[in-house]
Amino acid sequence: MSAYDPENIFAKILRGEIPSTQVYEDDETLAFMDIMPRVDGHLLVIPKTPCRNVLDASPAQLEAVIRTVQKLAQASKLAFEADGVTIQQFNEAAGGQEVFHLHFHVLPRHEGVAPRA
Ligand code: DGP
Repeated sequence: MSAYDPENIFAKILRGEIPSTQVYEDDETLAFMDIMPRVDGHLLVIPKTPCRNVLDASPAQLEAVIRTVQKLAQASKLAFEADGVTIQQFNEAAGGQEVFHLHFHVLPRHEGVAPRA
């Protein structure tokens, strides 16, 4: 596995070098809207500390991120009056990962509505 690259897009968002629509922040995590949403309300949750993906995450990073994921899954289900919530996470290029800073996708879902590709 490659080393963490501090020039990845989410690291730049964390440093305020590129804009994002932020929806939640605490000491350990940040959440912002996905720039290519597959459903309305599609958001991303990341740790504030460097971490490439689940494969190199510490237990503390995983714990902090999943706590925020649960909080925002519950909040977005309410806010979007969704029937359910899809939580997705990819590891390495072969696993579907495109941005190499750990992130979880949170997608509020409605019965009969397929996510965009
Ligand atoms: P993946 O690594 O496959 O989980 O996908 C990365 C996601 O990050 C993808 O859904 C699009 C999103 N994304 C990529 N670049 C940016 C960006 O500059 N800003 C925001 N908000 N999202 C981005």
